[in-house]
Amino acid sequence: MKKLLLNLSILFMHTSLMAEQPKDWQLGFQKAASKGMEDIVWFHDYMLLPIITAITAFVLFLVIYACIRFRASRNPVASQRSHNTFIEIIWTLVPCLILIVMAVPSFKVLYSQDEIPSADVTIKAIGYQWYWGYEYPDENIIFDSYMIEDKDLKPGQPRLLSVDNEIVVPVNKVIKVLITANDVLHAWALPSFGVKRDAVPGRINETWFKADRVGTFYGQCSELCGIKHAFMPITVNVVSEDDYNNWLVEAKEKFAKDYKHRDQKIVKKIIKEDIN
Ligand SMILES: [Cu+2]
Repeated sequence: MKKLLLNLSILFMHTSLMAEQPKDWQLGFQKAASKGMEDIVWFHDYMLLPIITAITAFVLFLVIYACIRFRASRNPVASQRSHNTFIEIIWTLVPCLILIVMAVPSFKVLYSQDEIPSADVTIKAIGYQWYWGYEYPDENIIFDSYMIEDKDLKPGQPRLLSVDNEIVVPVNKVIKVLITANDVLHAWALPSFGVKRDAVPGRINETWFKADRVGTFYGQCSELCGIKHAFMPITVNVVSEDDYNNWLVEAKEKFAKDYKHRDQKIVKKIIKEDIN
């Protein structure tokens, strides 16, 4: 019975993990897990795709029509027409209108990504050759996150996407991510949240997401950063508020950043030296 339950839990874990990562022969986006990504998917599926399809079909029709209607055998004497003011106005105005129609929802999505609501949790992601380092500045937590090698994978852990130390965040909370790099350009990207930002040495970029369901979500470094670029995945574990608080207690022990105490010691030392 115990074994059966274990197998079932592994099976469940596996399918739940499968939902948040790329699938074989996948064509579209990964399933959205945030409002930001839902907006992006809507913009792509109901705005860009229909417009692109219509334009492609129309141009194909024009090409075929011109080939048949204006073929040499049907027009032994070539037309001398060089321009037509009306049609030139039309083919300038219509693309302008299409661009304006596309720009409105596009800017809406862009600004919603850019304007960060007041954050519940702040995470700092630092790109290294070739792994990610994370910090929870408000919680005094710091840790590194390395990819798990094929030979060490446990059942249910996807290859090239699983890491040893996952980021843990609460569900339905605004997570602000500060992104930087320590050596070369990297990019912190998580498709299900619609998040992708360059990690630039000496500069801090920021982005945010609000995961709308519990689960494990996978992303990858998305800026070519060297020979092991493909081996620095990102794993985010979205959990309930209670589970997050439990994790915090554990993480504060396990990943404690001792800077606070060190800084206090340095201050004391400086004051002491100044007095003397
Ligand atoms: Cu990279």
